[in-house]
Amino acid sequence: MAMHLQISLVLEQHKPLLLLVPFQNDPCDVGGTRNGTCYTGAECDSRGGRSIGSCANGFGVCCAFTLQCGQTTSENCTYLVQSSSSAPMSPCKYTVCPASDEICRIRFDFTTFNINGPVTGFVETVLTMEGSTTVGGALGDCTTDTFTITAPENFAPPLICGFNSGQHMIVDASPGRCSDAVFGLRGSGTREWDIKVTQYNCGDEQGGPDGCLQYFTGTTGTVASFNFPTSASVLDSSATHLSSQTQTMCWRQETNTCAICWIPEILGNLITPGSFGLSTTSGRVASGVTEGKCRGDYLMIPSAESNVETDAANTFIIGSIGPDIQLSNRLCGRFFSSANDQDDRLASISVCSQQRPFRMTFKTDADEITLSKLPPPASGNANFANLNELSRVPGGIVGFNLRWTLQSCA
Ligand SMILES: [Ca+2]
Repeated sequence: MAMHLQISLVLEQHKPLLLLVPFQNDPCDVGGTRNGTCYTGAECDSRGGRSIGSCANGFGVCCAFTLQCGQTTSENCTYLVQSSSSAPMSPCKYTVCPASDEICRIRFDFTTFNINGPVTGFVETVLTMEGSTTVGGALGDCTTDTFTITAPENFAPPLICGFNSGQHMIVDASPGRCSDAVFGLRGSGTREWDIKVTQYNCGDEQGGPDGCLQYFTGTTGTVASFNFPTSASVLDSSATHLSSQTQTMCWRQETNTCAICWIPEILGNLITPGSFGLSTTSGRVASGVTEGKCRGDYLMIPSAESNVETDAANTFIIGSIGPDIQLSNRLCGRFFSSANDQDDRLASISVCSQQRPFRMTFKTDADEITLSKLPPPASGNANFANLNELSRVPGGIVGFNLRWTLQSCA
C-alpha cells in the first residue's frame, strides 16, 4: 500500500517547524455500517470520497466511497447502494477496477440484495395434475431482473436474481482489467441493494484461493444457493433455485480441524419441506441420490461420507471410514445424504468430507424436470419423485441452505 505523507505546520517558539507524519492508506472503521480508507482530507475530496471520521491519530480522514450507476472506481472498499425509496436506472452498471497491479481478488458482499426473482414453481406433497407440462424449462430462470459480474480473463460468476442478502461473490482479477457489476431491471418492483466491494492483494489469504466464488472462514456458518430464502425459518413451497449455476465454495482449514460437515439448516421430512432439494430421484419416493444418477442439478463434494451411526448433530469420527460408508462425489435428490444404504437416504443426515482443501461446487442445468406419466394410473396420480421435481416434498426445485461445521482433529 502506498505510503502517504501528511505535512503539518506547527509554530513553536516563533520558529516554523515542518512535521512529517507518515501513515498507510489502510482500511479504517469508525463505527456504523460503513468502512473507508485512510487518506488526507484533501486527498479524500479529490478522489470523490466522503469523510466519515478520522484515522491515523487524527492526521487522516476515514474516506468512504459510494459508487453511482454508470461510475467507475479503482478505490478499495467501495459501496454500491440503491435504496428501496427510489427507482434505479436500468441497466445499472458499476465498473470496479483493480486498485493496483497487486490486486488478485475482488469481493462483493451483498449486505442487502433484493431484486425481482426467477420463475418459481410450487411443490406439492403429491402432485395430482394430469398430463405433461412444459413449465420446467422456465423454472429458475431470471426473466425480469438479472445481476452479473464480469471477470475478464477469468471465470465469470453465475447470473443471479431474487433475494441474496448475506451472500457474496469473489472474482479473480487481472492487472488493468475492470469488472462490471450490472443490474438489468425489467418491469416493475421495488429493488434495493447495498454491496461492499473489497480488493485483496495477491497472496492475501483473506481474499480466498483463486477460482473460489465464495470463501468461508471460522468454524461454523451457513451456505446457500443463490435466491434461497435464508431469512425464513419455515420454507415456502415456492422456493426455487436458479438455472445454469456454477457456484464454487471454499473453506479455510482452521487450526486443528481435519474435516468439514454439512447438514440442512431446516431438516424437513415428507410433509414439511427442508432446506435441500435438487432434481429428481432414482426411485418413485423422495430420497437422497448420489454419484452418476446426479446429472442435471447437484452438489459436488469430493469424498463425501455420511456416518449413519451418528445422529444429525453429528459426532463425526476423524480418519475413520467404516465398512458401511461409501465415498460419494455428487449429491442430489430430495434428502441430503450420502449413506450407502437406500433406507438411510429417506431423511437428511450430515455429510462430511476429510478431503482438503475443503470445498464444494453447486451445478445446475438450464431446466427443471416436470414430466408426468401418461395416462395417469388408476391410483390417481402419475407424478413420482423420479419424474417431476414439483411432486413429493421436499421438492427438487428447492436448492440448498446448509449449516457447516469444521471438525476438530482427533
Ligand atoms: Ca435442473
